[in-house]
Amino acid sequence: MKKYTLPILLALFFGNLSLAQDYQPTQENLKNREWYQDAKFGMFIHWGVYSVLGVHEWVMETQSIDKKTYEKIPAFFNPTEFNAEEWVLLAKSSGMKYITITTKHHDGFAMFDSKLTDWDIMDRTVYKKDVIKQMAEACKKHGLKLYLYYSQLDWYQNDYYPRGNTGKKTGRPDKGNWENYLEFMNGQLTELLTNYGEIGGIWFDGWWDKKEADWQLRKTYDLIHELQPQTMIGSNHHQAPNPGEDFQMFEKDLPGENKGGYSGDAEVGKLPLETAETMAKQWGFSLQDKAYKPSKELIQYLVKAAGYNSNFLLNVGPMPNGKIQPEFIETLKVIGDWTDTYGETIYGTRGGPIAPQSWGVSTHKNDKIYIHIMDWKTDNFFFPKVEGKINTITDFQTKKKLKYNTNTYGTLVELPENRDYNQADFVLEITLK
Ligand code: FHN
Repeated sequence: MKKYTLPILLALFFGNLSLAQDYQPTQENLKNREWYQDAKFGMFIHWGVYSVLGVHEWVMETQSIDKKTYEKIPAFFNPTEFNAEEWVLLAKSSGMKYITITTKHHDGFAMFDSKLTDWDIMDRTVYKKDVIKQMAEACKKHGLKLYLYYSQLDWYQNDYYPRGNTGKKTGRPDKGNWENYLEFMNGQLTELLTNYGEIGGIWFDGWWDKKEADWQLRKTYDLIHELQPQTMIGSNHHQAPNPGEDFQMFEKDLPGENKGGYSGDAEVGKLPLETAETMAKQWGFSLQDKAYKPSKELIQYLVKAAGYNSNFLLNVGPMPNGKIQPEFIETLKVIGDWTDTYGETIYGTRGGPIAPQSWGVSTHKNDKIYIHIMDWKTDNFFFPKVEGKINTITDFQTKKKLKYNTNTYGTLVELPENRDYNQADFVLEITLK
């Protein structure tokens, strides 16, 4: 047996400890983070066999459907109208630069060809085509990056045991091997990071179901980074980021807010940020969900996100036939018209020098500051002092120069008369000397 002196033992112990905590992202990863922050806008897609029931992705839990009964659903999933290119082109024309799609949601059903289970699209549906493969090819063809949502929480696998706060009525045996579940999860992640080309990121969800469990996160994170160093890891655990994570996401909240009720513990960290929101109320297809958000509200959400130095991930829940709801398409077209005109004021920007205010937000890029006025109804507008000397202030849309006066406290700008107060965002472009 080897003999270690005390200092060596201490070094080994503390060395390993710090190895477990330290995380140095690779150059590829840092580059991808920059790309991602410049990209600003992505499409979130929640699609699974549950769409057949038209009652969103939580139906198994909310209707206490046991496994055996739920197993009948995939046979009805036959999305003959699905065309991955159509979805990708819709995202692209809306101004989105990446797509984050559910590969496996809490029902555990793999929407990709998984060799590790027959609970997947190839073995259980008549459709028998790999949705994720089609999306990966279409994204590559049209220049969008693909991010993959993966639910750590699993209502189907028996080895997801001890069970967490949900999935208790699925009729699974009261035994299972947690280590086996983690191995299965790491195996599926390996499939996803091996068979689908370059993956922009992994969007984890469901950790919150079993907060006390030993998830061995670092093992999973290191595996992902080893397979694809640029892949950004984020987890919707509603907490401050863990070592090994590359971005921080918020659900139905701007960073720092807690209106949606999910962001309670989440301090805003230093990683790239993202906020996700639905186009109606639910994430997955829900026939009776008609709470469609107006395009103006969603455009303003995108703009606010940019002002909070965050990306915006806007969700669609496609129908079981493979089509995206016409109501969503209409709204996305309006958003696309807006990004065509105003995209420059958000893409490639970072949160601006003026912190978000009740009237709106600011973004900045190189020698430009964009002031996004979303709620201001008079003709004179004041903003506080910014660093640097102002050269010009123009109405971004008409490119007309505006009159302004600067003093030690800030700048008063004369906004154009007869401005349309109902427009989503009135943008001032400030050029600095
Ligand atoms: O439970 C999920 C929900 O179904 C959906 O996927 C959202 C998306 O952010 N996340 C979870 C709840 O936090």
